[in-house]
Amino acid sequence: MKPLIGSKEYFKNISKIEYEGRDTDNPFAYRFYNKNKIIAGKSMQEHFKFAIAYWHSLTGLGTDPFGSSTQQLPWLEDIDPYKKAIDKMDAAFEFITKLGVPYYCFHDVDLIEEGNSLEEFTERLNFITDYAKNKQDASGVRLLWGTANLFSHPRYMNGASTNPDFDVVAFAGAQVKNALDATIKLGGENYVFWGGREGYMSLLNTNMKRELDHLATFLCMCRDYGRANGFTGNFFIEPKPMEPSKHQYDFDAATVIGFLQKYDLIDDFKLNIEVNHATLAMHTFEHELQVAADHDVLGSIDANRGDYQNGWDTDQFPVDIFEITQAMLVLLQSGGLNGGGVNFDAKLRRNSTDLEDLFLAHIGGIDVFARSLIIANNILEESPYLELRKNRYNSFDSGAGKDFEDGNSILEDLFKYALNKQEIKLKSGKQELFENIINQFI
Ligand code: XLS
Ligand code: NI
Ligand code: NI
Repeated sequence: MKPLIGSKEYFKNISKIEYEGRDTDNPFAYRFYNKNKIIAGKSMQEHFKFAIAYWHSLTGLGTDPFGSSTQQLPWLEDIDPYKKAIDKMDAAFEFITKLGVPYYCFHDVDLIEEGNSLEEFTERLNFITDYAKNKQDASGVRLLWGTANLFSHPRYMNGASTNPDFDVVAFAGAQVKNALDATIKLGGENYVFWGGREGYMSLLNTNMKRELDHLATFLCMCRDYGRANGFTGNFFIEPKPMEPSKHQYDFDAATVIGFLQKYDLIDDFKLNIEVNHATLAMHTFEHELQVAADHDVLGSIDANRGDYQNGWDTDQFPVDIFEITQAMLVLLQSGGLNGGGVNFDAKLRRNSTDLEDLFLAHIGGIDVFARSLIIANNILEESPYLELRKNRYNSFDSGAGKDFEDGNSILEDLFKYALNKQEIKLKSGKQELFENIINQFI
C-alpha cells in the first residue's frame, strides 16, 4: 500500500463559484442556479442533485478518431498509477467543491488504471476508494452513482454480460462486484449499467435470445449481490440505441422497460435518461423522460446535448433553453427523479484547452437547467398550458367517452355512438399556441 499523499491546488485562479444573479458580468458565477431557492416546494439543489462525470472532466483529453490529445491535464502527468490516481482525485475534489455541486459519478477505471491482473485491479480500487472516502468526508461531496467500464478493454469487443464467451462474462461479473463494493463503501446512492457493447454488430453471428437471457441473469446476480451486501439504492439502466455497438439491446426507455418487465426486474431497476441518447434513438429528451415517468422508473439524468447535423454522441454541454424547459415540464409534473440526479455526461470541445473552460462549461449547463426549471414552473403555475392540454381530452370526461376510458363499453357501443354522430368536428391541436406559451415564459 502506498501512503496517502497531500493535495496541491490545480485551479489556482478560480475561487468558489457563487450565485450572483442574472445581471452579473462575472463569467465565473451562476446567474440562475441559486441552490437554496425554492421552486415548487423543493430547493434547486434537491431538484437537481448535480454531479460531475469523472471520465469526461478528469480524464478527457480532447482526443478524437483523427487526432491525439489537445488538453493537458496536470493531474495526469505522474507515471506511477497510484500517484496519478491521487492527483486526479485531488483535482476532482478541488473542482467539485469550487463549482459547488454536491455529487460525482465514476467508472471503476476512471479512478485508477486497472493494471495487469484482477488481483492488482482489486487492490488498486481498494486503495483509491480509501482515499476517496477521506476526500468525501472532508468535503461533504457524495457519490451519486458508480459503475464499471465494461466496454473499453479489448476483452469486451464482443460484449460484456452478453459476450458469447463465458470467460468474458465472468470477468465482467468480477468487475461489477468490485465496482459495487466501491459504490457501497463510498455510500453511493445509485449504481448504473450502461450497456455500450451489450448488443451486436451482425445478426449472422449472434444468438440474440441467448444473449438477452444472459443479460437478465447477469443483472439479477448483480442485484442480489448488491442487496445482500447492504446496497439499498437504485440500479439504473441507461438506454442508448447504438454506438459503440451497431444494435444495442437497451435501445430506448420503452425497450428497456419491456425487458425489465419480461425478466421481472422492474422493482429494482430504474432508468438513467441521457439527452444525446434520446436524440440518437430519434426521440426527444422529454419523450424519454415521459416514458420513464409514466412507468414510475424515472431515476436519473445524464445531461448533455447532441448535434443537429450529425449522428453520434457528441456529448456537448446543454445550452438549449427551449429543449430543457420542455424536459423540466415533464420533471415537475412527474414529481422529480427517483433517487438520481443530473450528471453532466458532457465534454469540452477539442479546441477548448484552458483549464478554466471546464468551469465555464459546467456553469453554463447548470444555469440552463436552473433557468429552465424556473420557466417551467412559471408555465405550470401562471399559464393556461395545463388547462389547454386537459381540454383536448374533455370528451372522455363524461358520457360514452368516460365509459370507454373506464373500460365499461364494448366495440358495438362505439359503433352505435359513431352511427348517431352526424359529423366529426375537427378540433385544432394548437401546437403553435403551446410553443408560443413556452417562448412567452422564457
Ligand atoms: C456513453 C454513456 C456512458 C455512461 C456511463 O455514451 O453515456 O458515459 O453514462 O457508462
Ligand atoms: Ni451517460
Ligand atoms: Ni452517452
